[in-house]
Amino acid sequence: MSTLPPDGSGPAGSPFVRACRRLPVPHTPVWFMRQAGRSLPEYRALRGDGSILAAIADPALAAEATLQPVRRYGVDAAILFSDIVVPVEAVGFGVDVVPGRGPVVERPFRSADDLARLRPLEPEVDAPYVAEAVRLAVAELAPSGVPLIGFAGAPFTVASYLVEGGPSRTFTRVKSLMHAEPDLWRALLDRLAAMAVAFLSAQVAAGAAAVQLFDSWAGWLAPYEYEQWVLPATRQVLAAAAALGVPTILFGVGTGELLGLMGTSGADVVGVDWRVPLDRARARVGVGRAVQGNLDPSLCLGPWPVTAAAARRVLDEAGTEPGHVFNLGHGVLPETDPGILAELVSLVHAEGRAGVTGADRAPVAG
Ligand code: 1CP
Repeated sequence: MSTLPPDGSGPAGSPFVRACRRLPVPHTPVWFMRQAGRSLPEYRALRGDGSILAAIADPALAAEATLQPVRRYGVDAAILFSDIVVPVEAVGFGVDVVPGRGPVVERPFRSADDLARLRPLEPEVDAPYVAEAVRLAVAELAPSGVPLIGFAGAPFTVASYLVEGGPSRTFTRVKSLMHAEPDLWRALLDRLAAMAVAFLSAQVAAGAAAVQLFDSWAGWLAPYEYEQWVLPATRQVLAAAAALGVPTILFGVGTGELLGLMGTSGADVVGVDWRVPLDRARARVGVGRAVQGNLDPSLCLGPWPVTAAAARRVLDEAGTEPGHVFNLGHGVLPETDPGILAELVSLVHAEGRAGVTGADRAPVAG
């Protein structure tokens, strides 16, 4: 296992933060969504059989799970070990995260009466362990200059769990609420936007150097639905996060037709899944935005030559303009071989060209 990569420039001058801001970089930065988790044997050993929410509420454990992938892979950013349902759980909405399934809500959100169950989040009172985990992880990362990414669930994606009652493939109830009761829908999204802002602010105050807003399931919406009923609350969160002085990333799955709108969200970086080549994604999100992505997580299952060829295609499509953070198109699959991800980090560092000083003299191979 390698030690933390030495850097010395501090999180604000790190390749990751510079790429988010579309500045030149010494190498293409790379991290992986769900880099902390079941693909790592050291994570499985650390976690044992306890619930994920209990693990998240243990700051020493959460900080350690945050750092494991940085040590193992030499990625350019850590992401806090937490979950998008932590704020709603912390205000007592009644959410459990069921192994192998995901968040499950005891009493789903059905009517205006349920708004009373979503009181404002006071992070230092309701979930003090979050800031504490950030402080512990940031202190350990400090010598290496590796930044920590804080995150929150975007209002729509968190609402989808609250309204559906758990993971969904169709989002029927949430779409019905949005169309049939637009005022209640807006009130719900306003509450969730305020909670996301409070959650992100606490993480940045404790030392997070960037934030990512996960709108994982926004791609299930038509562009007009997204623009009318989701984007305003998303913009509110991103504006508040930007005011904290850190770069912001907005990510969703299946968002090909939404990328133009996401480019107007105020996010500095738009996350892209594997369905849209990055050159096309860049054109869709427009000038002034960086992109993050977008290797298909399935292609990280190897064999290595398959992963390497697919990664080179991503680097090629990212081009040479500044503003590319390499990542997967969605989270690391639990069956992924950690050895492949370590090799992938080396390949991206050696061959990435977007905004890399001297890139014009060394084109991407193969
Ligand atoms: O016990 C476990 O290990 C269960 C798996 C797990 C993990 C590792 C869950 C349950 N949450 C987490 C942590 C987590 N969740 C992180 C920490 C950082 C990291 O792992 O590297 C992050 C960033 C999240 C964010 C999250 N939770 C998202 C957005 C990202 C994405 O994957 O789109 C979503 C949608 C969730 C909900 C959730 N939590 C857990 C699961 C299995 C799910 C998805 C359920 C579904 O399919 O709807």
